Amino acid sequence: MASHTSGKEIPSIVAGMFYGEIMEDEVFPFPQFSDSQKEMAKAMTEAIVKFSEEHIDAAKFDREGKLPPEVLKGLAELGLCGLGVDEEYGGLGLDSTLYARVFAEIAAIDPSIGVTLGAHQSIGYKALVNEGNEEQKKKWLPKLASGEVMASFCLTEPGSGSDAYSIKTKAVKNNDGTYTITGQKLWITNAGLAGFYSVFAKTDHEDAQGNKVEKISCFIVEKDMPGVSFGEKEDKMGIRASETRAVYFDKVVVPATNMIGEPGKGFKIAMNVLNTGRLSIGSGAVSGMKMILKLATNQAKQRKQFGDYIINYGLIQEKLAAIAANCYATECMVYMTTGKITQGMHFEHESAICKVYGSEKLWDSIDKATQIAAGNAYMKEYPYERIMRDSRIHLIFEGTNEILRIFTALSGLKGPSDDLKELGKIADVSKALQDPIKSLGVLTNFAKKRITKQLATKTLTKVHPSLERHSQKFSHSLKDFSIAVENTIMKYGKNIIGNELAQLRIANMVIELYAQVCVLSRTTSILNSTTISESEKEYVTLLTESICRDSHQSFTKNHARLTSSYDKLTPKISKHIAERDGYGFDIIDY
Ligand code: MYA
Repeated sequence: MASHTSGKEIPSIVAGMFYGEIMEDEVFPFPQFSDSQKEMAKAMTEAIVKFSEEHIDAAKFDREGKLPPEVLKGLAELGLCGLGVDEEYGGLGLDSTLYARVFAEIAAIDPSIGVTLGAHQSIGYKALVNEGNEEQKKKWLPKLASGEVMASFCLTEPGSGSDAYSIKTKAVKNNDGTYTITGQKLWITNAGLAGFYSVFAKTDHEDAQGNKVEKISCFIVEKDMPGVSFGEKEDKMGIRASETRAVYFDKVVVPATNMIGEPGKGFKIAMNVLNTGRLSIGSGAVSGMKMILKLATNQAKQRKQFGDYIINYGLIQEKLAAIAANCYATECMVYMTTGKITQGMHFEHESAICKVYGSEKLWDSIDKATQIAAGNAYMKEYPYERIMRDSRIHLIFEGTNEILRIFTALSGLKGPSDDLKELGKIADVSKALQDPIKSLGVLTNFAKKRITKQLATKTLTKVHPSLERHSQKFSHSLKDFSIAVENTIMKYGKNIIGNELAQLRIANMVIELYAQVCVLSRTTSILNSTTISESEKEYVTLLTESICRDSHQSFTKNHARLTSSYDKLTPKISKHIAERDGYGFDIIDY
C-alpha cells in the first residue's frame, strides 16, 4: 500500500482500548471516500469486472491448477501489479483505502489471482516500498509495478512458521562485502513465477557487551542468481491456480546493495510488511462475502420447496441476514483502518484484527451459503465447494488466527503492563486498590487514573441518537475491558505469556469492541447523511442492531470466561487426550 499519510501520527485505536480510551475524534466521523477516490474506484472495478467476464474462468483455472500467463499480463496492464506504488516509479499511487477496495474486487473474482497479486504487492515487494533506498526503488519498482517481474515473500521455513524469529536460513558476510545465503524456504507463494524475492535470513552481529548474536536481515534475491532453485509445485486444497513451492538457496552470493533496510532489522521489516498483507485479507474477505451473498440470495429466490420460494422461510432468512451482517461489520473495520492509516495511524493491532475477523466471517458466510444451496452446493458443477476450499487458507496464512489473537492480546497488554510495573513498586498493591481513595497519597498517577476509570464510564457523544442503546453498551463494555486488562496483568504478571486462554479472551473482547465502534461510526455517518435514502438507512440500522447485539453477547461470554473456572477445564481435558493419544473411549468399553 502507498505510504500516503497526512504526516501526523495517530495512536492505534485498539491500543487505546487497552487503557479504556476511545479516541472519539479519531473514530468519528467514519472515513469517507472523496469524490475523486469514488471515481477512481468505480473506473478500476468496472475495468476489472469487464476483464474478468472476458478472460477469467476461476473454475477452469482451479481444475487445471494454473493461471494463464496472458491473464496475469492483462491484469498487469490494468495496473493491478502496482496499485500502491508511487506514480514516479510507474505505479498507480493508490492510498490504503483505494488499494483495499480495488484489490478486493479481483481477489473475490478469483482467489487464486487475489493471492498471486497479493503475494506480489501486499507482501512480495512491500519491504522494498517501505524500507528500500532510492537506488533500489529506481532499479526494481518500475518492473515490479508493471508486472514485468513478479515478487515473492520468503519468510516461512520447514522449522519456522508461527515462530518467525526461529528461521535458520543464514547470510554470511564475505570479505568483499557480499553475503552468501544458504537455507530453504517453504510454501512460498509465486515461487518460480517471481523474479524478485524478499528473503529473510539470519546475520551475525555483536551486542553491547561484544557477544556474538544472530539477528534477521532482509535481502533481495533474484531468480537467476546461481544457487537459487525451486521445489515441485505444491498440490493444495484451494487457491490451486496460484503457485506455491519451496525455494532453496545454495550458497547464493548477493551484493551488499541488495540488503533492504539496516542490517539486523529484518524481523521488524517482515512484521511491518505482514501488517499490510493481513489487511488485504480483510478487504478480500469483504468482497468475498458480497459475492457469496449474491449467490446465496439468487439461489434462495429461485429455489421452491413446499410450494414457496425458500427465501420466504425463516431459517434461510436467518442465514442471509447473518452473511450481510458479517460483511457490513468487516467492511466497517477494514475501511475504518485504511482511512486511519491514510491519516497516519499505527495499525498493527487493527490489521491483525481485520484479518482474524474477516477470515472467520468469510468462512462462516460460506458455510451458511453452502447450507442454503444444500445438495447443489456439494456438487462440483456449482462454485460453492471451490470457494470453500479457496477461503480456508485465510484463517491460516499471514499469521494463523491463533498467533494473531496472541499477538493482539500480548502487544495490547504491553502498554498498561509497563505502566502497572510502576504501581507494583508500592508495597501492598491489592490493599491500596481495595481502598483507593484513602491510598491516593501513595499511589502513582497511573493508579489515580485507574480509580477514575472504575468510577466513571466514558460515553460516546457522537453516535446517532437512534443507536444510543448500543453506544451505551459499548461504553460499559470498554470500561469492563480496561478493568479486565489490569486485573489480568496483576493476576498473571509475566506468566500471562504462558496463559494462552486468558490471551484468547482478551483478544476476543477487543476484537468485538473494535467491530462495534467501527459499525457505530459508519452507521452514524450514514444516518446523518441527507443524500442517503430512508430504505438504505433502515437496512444499515437493522444490520447494526444485529451486529451490536451479537457482538455484545460474544464480548460478555469471553469476559465471563476470563474470570470463571471454565478455561481451567481445557488443559485438564487436553492432558487426558494426550495420555490416550486421542479420544481413548469406545462405546463397547463404557
Ligand atoms: S507469509 C508468512 C506469515 N508468517 C507469519 O505471519 C508469522 C507469524 N508470526 C509472527 O507474526 C511473529 O513471529 C509473532 C512475534 C507475532 C508471533 N508489527 O517479541 P515479539 C515486533 C510491528 O513478540 P516473537 C504468508 O503466510 C514487536 O513489537 N511490529 O516476537 C504468506 C517487537 O518489537 P520491539 C511487530 O515472540 C502467504 C518485535 O517485533 C509485529 O518472536 C501468501 C519482537 O516481537 C507487527 N505485527 O513473535 C499470502 N509483530 O522489539 C498472500 C511483532 O521493538 C495473500 N512485532 O518491542 C495475499 C492476500 C490474499 C487476499 C485474498 C482475499 C480473499
